[in-house]
Amino acid sequence: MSDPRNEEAPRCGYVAIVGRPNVGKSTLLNHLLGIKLSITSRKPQTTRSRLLGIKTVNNSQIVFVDTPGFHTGFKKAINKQMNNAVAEALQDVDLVVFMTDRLVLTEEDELLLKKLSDPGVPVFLVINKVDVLGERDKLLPFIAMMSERFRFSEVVPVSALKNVNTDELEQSIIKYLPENPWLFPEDQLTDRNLRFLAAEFIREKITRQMGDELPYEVAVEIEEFMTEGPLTTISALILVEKNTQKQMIIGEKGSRLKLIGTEARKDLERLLDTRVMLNLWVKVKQGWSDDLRALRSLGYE
Ligand SMILES: Nc1nc2c(ncn2[C@@H]2O[C@H](COP(=O)(O)OP(=O)(O)OP(=O)(O)O)[C@@H](O)[C@H]2O)c(=O)[nH]1
Ligand SMILES: [Mg+2]
Repeated sequence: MSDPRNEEAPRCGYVAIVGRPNVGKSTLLNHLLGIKLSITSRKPQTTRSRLLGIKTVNNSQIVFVDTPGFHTGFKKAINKQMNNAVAEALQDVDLVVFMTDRLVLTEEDELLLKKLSDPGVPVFLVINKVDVLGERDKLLPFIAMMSERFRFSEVVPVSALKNVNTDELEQSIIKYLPENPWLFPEDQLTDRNLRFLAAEFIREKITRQMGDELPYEVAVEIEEFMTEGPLTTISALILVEKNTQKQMIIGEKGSRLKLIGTEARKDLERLLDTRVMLNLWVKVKQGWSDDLRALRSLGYE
């Protein structure tokens, strides 16, 4: 019979969510946490740096690590930084969630799987976006093929967006967590500060507003962040690489920037639980995405 004292023992561990860009890693994190922390968009390379999302339930604390999509074929400092963030997230974790979407396996997936080849920790295969899976009869053969390539501890098909099978995934994760005291206070949700989250929320709205005309050469720098009673004043600088991009973001008579501001403000008010006054400026800063120092100062360590 199991020792009832063991059942009481707290569990805690780091769980890295990794995968190629756009498979739905950040969406899964947000839905498991029940709060939007990590920004998402239909474009690849949305997440740029590591972010912790902490979920404490009953006697377990899961410390999720959202990571940038692992990608190849880009050579700027920011791309290296993003892939480094993935490699770092894989060190010292207790479990890895390797995410794919639908029934696709790419070269990037294969490369990432190679990096996981001797992890010493359980690796779950999470197949996301089953809500848009056309060929349901191909799911089992896909799982069989993937299981031949890698010894996954669990294979879990989910829809992060529609919350299909995500509770089951969480339960399985908890089963694999080591018995450890919690690392964070019960009410802590992330390791990132509000300034960082604010900058990210603004960047999300730009990414979503811009269609495909803008490459991923946008960064947001918070210049002022001040809460006084029920009002938070935030001033932010939107950095782009070229003047044409600046014009695009501003839009005709400032219309696009206004839309970006309105959307971001709504999200920020929800996050901060205050009213928000948001001031946005767009500035050309050539070469920031290939400049390590600039990246550091923008929080992309
Ligand atoms: N249909 C469907 N779409 C999903 C699902 N999960 C995520 N998405 C969509 O897929 C897109 C990418 O989601 P993200 O969560 O930003 O993906 P990511 O893996 O974090 O992407 P990067 O940060 O760029 O690596 C978004 O448009 C999501 O709404 C899902 O279960 N079903
Ligand atoms: Mg992401």
